[in-house]
Amino acid sequence: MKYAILSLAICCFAVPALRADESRPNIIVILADDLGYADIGCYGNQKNKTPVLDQMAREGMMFTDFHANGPMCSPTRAALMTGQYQHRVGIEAALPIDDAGLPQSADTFPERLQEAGYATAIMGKWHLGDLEGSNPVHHGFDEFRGHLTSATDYRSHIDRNGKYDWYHNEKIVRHGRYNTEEITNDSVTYIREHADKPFLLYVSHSAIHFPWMKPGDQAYREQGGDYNNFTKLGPRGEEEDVTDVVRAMVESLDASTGEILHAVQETGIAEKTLVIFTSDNGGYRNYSGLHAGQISDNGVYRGQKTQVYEGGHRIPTIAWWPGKIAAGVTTDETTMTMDLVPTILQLAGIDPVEAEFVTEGLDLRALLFDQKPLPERKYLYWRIGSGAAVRSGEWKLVRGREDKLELYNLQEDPSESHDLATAEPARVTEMLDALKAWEADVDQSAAQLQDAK
Ligand SMILES: [Ca+2]
Repeated sequence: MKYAILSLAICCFAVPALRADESRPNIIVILADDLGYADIGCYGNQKNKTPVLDQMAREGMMFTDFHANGPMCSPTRAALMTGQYQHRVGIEAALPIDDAGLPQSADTFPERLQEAGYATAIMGKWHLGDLEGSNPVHHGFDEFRGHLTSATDYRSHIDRNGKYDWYHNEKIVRHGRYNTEEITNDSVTYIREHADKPFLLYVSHSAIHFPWMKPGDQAYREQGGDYNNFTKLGPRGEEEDVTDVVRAMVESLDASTGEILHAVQETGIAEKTLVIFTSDNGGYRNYSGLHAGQISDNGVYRGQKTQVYEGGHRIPTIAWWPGKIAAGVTTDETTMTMDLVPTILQLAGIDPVEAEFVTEGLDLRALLFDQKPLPERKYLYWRIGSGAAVRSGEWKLVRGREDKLELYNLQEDPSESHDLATAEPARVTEMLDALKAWEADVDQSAAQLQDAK
């Protein structure tokens, strides 16, 4: 009851204030690509130097149990736009080139922010469709500077089909700068130009996704490469150790974040700006047996990108808002990409229920600002092709190929190494039933969407 009175009080006093333009915060979402759980210093990396992100964590909130909605790019990005399980909009795996991507009928949070008067921009990678009409300007962004497909050469901006892929809105623009530097410059410019009004800036990096190229590397074509050969995309041979290249890429993300935070502080908007740093999936430790050395560090977590073990979807996430989010707080609340959506909508003065915006995420404001535990969420789900998983508290059920079931207790066994499926048959049945019910539900949504086309 105490909580009910408290939330009523917040509702009565805070919402009208939030609707006033001057008090609506700016939102900056920095999404790293394929950054593994322990690729940055504050999450345990000993080699990569990430002083900015480490300081951001010391000044803000660090999440230790935050999960990407999917273990690959497009699924998580779809969930970030819609606030729902991505399966509902038919995006379960990485989208190929020449795909319409996110359906036009999908309700996105940037559209809602745009309608509410926010300036909205995405700088960097979209990967939610690359056909005519798929561009982010048709999904709620006033401005887009970046690439539409999954990966480009970081210098030539040629995609995996040999086509140039860098745009300003729907127009091709040519430039020869390294992706991360271009994305950062455009982000900093945007912040400076929009400091006097509420804005949403989605900084959607391509780093550290392959091709593994570091700042200063030359475009592959200049070395006589074949753009159409996917495994050779980028200047490095299949046998080459990419460890140091990946480190330089991680460190360039850190430097980029430094420039963005500096722009926020310099323009005097730090106290009305929420900055979230997160990743779209776990890292690749190894890519199809190519390249020597370790690519990403997923810490103690098993598996990697594309998999539904923790290494595939548990990701580093930091929230920063000086004066609003207490400094140096670490939370182990179980959270997911789609939770950012109702959180951001509420901060923009939009109640998803009142606005009929359907989201399956949890509003994280009370956790972020008052370190209050989240309301109970019985299950969280992942599915990509034949791999699926369901999480309930400390328990995780993994369904692999040929429907093989594995059960882990993440509290005692974060590395998912002791399968308890045989020892806990009742729990397996309960969690599998929940998974199947969820699958039937999301598959029905996807089928309805398909029928409506
Ligand atoms: Ca990714």
